[in-house]
Amino acid sequence: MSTKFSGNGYKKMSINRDAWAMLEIAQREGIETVWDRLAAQEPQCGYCNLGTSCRNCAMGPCRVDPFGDGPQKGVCGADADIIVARNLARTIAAGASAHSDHGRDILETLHIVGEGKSDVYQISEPEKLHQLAEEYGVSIDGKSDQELAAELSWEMMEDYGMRRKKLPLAGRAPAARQEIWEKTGVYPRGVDRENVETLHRTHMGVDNDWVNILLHAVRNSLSDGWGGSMIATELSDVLFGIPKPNSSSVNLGVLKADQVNIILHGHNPMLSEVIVAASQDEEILALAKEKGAQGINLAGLCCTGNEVLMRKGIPMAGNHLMQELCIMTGAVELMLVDYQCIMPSVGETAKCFHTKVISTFDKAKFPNAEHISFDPARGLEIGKQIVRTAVENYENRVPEKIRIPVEPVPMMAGFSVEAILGALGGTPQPLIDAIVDGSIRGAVGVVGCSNPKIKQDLGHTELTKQLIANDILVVVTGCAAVADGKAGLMVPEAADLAGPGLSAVCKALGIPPVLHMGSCVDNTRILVLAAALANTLGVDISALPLAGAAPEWYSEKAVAIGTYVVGSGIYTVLGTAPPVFGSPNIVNLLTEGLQDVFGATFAVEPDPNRAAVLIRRHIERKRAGLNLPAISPDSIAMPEAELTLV
Ligand code: XCC
Ligand code: SF4
Repeated sequence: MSTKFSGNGYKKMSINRDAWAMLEIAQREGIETVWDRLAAQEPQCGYCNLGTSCRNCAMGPCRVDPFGDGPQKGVCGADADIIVARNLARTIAAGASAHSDHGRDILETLHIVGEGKSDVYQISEPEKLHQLAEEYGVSIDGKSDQELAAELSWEMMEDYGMRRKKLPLAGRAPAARQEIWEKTGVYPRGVDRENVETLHRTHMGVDNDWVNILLHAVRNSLSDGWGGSMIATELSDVLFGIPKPNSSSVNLGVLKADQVNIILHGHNPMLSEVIVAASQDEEILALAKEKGAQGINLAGLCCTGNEVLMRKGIPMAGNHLMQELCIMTGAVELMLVDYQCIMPSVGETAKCFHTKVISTFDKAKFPNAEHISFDPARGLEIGKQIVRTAVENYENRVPEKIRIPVEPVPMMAGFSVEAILGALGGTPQPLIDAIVDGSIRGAVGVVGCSNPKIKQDLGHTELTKQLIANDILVVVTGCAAVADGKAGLMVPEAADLAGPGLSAVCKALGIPPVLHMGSCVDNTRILVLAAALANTLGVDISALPLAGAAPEWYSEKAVAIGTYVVGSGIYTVLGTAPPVFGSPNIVNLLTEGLQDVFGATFAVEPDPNRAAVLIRRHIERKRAGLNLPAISPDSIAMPEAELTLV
């Protein structure tokens, strides 16, 4: 156990009482957590932190000394610029691959539905299916939904390969943006193609022009944002329904002391959708009663949680750093995992309790977990088997270990683009009017992970509060959304925390000032909304008063997201420093040079209050560029840095 936990040191790890309560238990009972393992790793490798280490071949591993005393080149001759560029590109390829492979799994499910071979999935949104078919040039005349699903899925599978010159969904971007992509040679062609090409280029002895490597990395990220991730979002909507505003709740208090609790953890909604159905099965509910439970309670974690929260209003137990802590409530019968962001440690934590961990995708197995291979064709049957396992585990509970620490906080979710436009009366015009008259100054996507290097949820919630107080609408996804939910920012009453303009708009519409747009693949909803605003105004996305922020990111997927957001013309502020500082050339390119090419840059600012100032200044500059009433950006003072990181 780390010394960081002496006394009430655990309060430094998170801003939340539910996390404190569990960390206190971890300390008392000697249960290891992510924070202990981080402490054990410190000091982490300086070369890796700066991005100047390489193990791409067996002449290495190599490292370049950014301070000039040690070697300046790897064995092959690669300098800091080449090594940093290659590492960054590979990170983006890994993140883009994760999202896009998730998209592929949903696409294959649509295909199974098209073949009439699923026992549970169906087309929930025929209109969206038709709209996609049109975008893909598939004629809908006289075809059943099933036939269309079969045909469209074949077409979309081409997005993964090499028969396309351009990804069709990228055609949703404004014409001016697409021209930029054409001109710079980064228009994404095929999802798998761009990922593979990154791995090829970064092999020793291939692409050794760091600018050229990074341009391809942008193309790779765009194949995620306007490709694989967008396919995941669109087809999840087609199969499981377009999210609509709903009221739910969040934090460890959503677990129920007298019910069978099942945690749905990971990213892919296929299985969890089925679990929702299986948990309502009369026979299984009767079995739960027989075992002495009052019912079956589902709760989400990470982005699988966001998916079922958005569409079904299933309550949310927490974000990334809560995955070990939620097991420590002693009230979890089953943690069901699919893939991504699942710590390999959860099975170990579960061993201290009666909790079972079940993995479900053959590509994602975990130590100390039982594996039940998921087959979408037999979805319901497998779902019922899993829920029954949870119910049977209820009798193994240890009553004195049940410790559900807090009351849940209410939160709204379900703000798909369709829902937002619906609330506005069908067009983006009212939102544009509010931005034009200055009652809303702009909009910012606060997205991404939790990272134990940053006090949990501090980055997300401080930044969000600053932005809404300054009349900037905030849209959230992923673990950022869960953080803001826990902080009570995602209920209509939170309009009182917003500036006068935003507050009035929210009150008129009955919406919170912070809108939950979904999981991390659903960042594509933000792209679609930005494109709709830009197209209505007849400008490029980069002209709009928008920004992105990832205050506590940890994942390779977040790097892919940040890059496609910047590549789409949106300025993005990162809270965690990416491993690029070993190459001043690349830092300059990312923070300045990209402006001339893509009309947007990255910034790195760990302090959320200072990040808010950077974003406000940026938004005022964009407003001035559109001749909208603007405050002088220079009059927005930068606060002294005041970091409360771990
Ligand atoms: Fe994972 Fe999506 Fe990050 Fe959260 S926000 S830690 S990626 S669950 Ni995507
Ligand atoms: Fe070293 Fe070059 Fe091999 Fe990387 S690719 S490990 S820098 S020799």
